[in-house]
Amino acid sequence: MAAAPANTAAGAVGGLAAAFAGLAAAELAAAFVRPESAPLTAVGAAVVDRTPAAVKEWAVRSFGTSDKLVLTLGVAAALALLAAGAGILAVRRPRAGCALAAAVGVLGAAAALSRPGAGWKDALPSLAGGAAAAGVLYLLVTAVRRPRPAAGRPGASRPMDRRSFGRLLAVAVGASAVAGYAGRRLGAHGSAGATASRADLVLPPPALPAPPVPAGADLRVPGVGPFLTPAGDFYRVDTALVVPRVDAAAWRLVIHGDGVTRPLTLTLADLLARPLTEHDITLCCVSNEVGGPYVGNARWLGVRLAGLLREAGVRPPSQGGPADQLVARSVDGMTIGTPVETVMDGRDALLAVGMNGAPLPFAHGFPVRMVVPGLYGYVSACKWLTELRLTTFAAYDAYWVRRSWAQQAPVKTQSRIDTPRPFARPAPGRVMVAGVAWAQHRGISRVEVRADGGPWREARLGDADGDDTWRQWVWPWEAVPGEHTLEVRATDGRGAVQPQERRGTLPDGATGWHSVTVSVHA
Ligand SMILES: Nc1nc2c(c(=O)[nH]1)N[C@H]1C(S)=C(S)[C@@H](COP(=O)(O)O)O[C@H]1N2
Ligand SMILES: [Mo]
Repeated sequence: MAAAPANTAAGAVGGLAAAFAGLAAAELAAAFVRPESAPLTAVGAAVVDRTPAAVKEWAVRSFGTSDKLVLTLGVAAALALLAAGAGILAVRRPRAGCALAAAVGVLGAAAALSRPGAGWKDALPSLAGGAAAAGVLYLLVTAVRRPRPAAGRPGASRPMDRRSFGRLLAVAVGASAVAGYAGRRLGAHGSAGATASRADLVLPPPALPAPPVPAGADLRVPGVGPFLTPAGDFYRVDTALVVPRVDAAAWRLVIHGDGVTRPLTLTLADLLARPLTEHDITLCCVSNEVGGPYVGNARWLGVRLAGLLREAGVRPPSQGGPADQLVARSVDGMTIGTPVETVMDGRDALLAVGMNGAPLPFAHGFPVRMVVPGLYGYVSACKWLTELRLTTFAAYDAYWVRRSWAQQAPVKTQSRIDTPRPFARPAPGRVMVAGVAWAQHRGISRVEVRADGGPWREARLGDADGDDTWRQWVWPWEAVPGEHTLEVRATDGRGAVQPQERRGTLPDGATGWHSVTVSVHA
């Protein structure tokens, strides 16, 4: 028995309307659970968790920071296809179609439950969404499948009742829009406390202030960013599809695990009552390609982690401590493992509360994150920190380690040409070639530049602001007409020259010299 094409179209439209109703109901429910549990976000996050490292690298390369938007649109498109399919099926077999709609909700719930740190409540929004979608779809298709007239020939397709279908469709879409909007508003209301807690936070002055940034650290070459990166321009890399907004008043940090003789539970006030250290640290991402943008430099304010760990009774492995890995966990379940030895070796490994003189922005980990000079972010810089657990590298693999990244990853020496830009067309004569170089905790001792494979020329370095930050550099180039390739390489504070060999970001950071091709016009 074939349904009329009009019924097929109505089924598809009904399926989409049912999906919209489901999303709206889920949004409303998520406002009472947490925003991360809404189905599109939960499924997107579950996809991120399961994406092989190589595919993720490709996505970040192709879409940059829009990768999250692309992902959410992809999930929405898949849902739309499923919804239309469920609607078309429902016109012929209402129960099967509605069951499919409900099953999509169960799938969303499973995705939400699979996230690290998820609890049973995270399943509720998707389940509510599936139920709402199934219900709305049932109402819509029963309108399409008007009761068969008694005299009707068996097997004949039935015309749909356009009027009641249209009316129901309008009501369903309208009610869903209202419910979805209410959910959004309620969700925003739910994070109002967090927003206020950040606005009200007054950071105490540092007991150990950082020396002022040397005047000559910033060479002020047009085309090179400022020495300290404003928080608003600071790169952001994380798996969070919605930025966690933590209420500072409710925040707690638990420190426990192997070798901890005095477990600690700290409030933000406890943390702020300790002497605060201010320190300039350049943070970079292991996913940064040679020449890439995922690096930034900030003035951090925080509590030295080593002192806190010592208070909890922790000894580093070199002093007989049983734990060699410190696992930081964030409120969204991210886990990041850092060597205990590194954190306690005297460097300014911080539990940071401030960034460039203000509380951390929500996107950068408010209220508290870790920052450890010399390590890539994925092994050191946990945002929205809530737990520190001492264990061993043998016993536990953190989030990215389970996805084929290295357990330990000190920052590799890198240098980048920021100006001229690739394929720039400068005029002949003096062209300022300039950029940044970094080798956190080892420092940068030299940067060299060459044109067209010629002899290396030493660039002028900006003043060093300690060993934990990048250094700017500049080299005046006498450009002659034609196409030219510029290359840069840095030497770290221990005399090791940045290797030429090109290697990708997996498993522990890219290597190779950055080069830029320009054509100097005649
Ligand atoms: N909770 C949480 N913390 C995280 C991440 C994350 O995904 N979730 N990403 C890490 C990575 S890979 C990097 S490079 C840094 C980036 O910090 P930023 O976004 O403040 O620049 O945060 C680290 N901390
Ligand atoms: Mo990263």
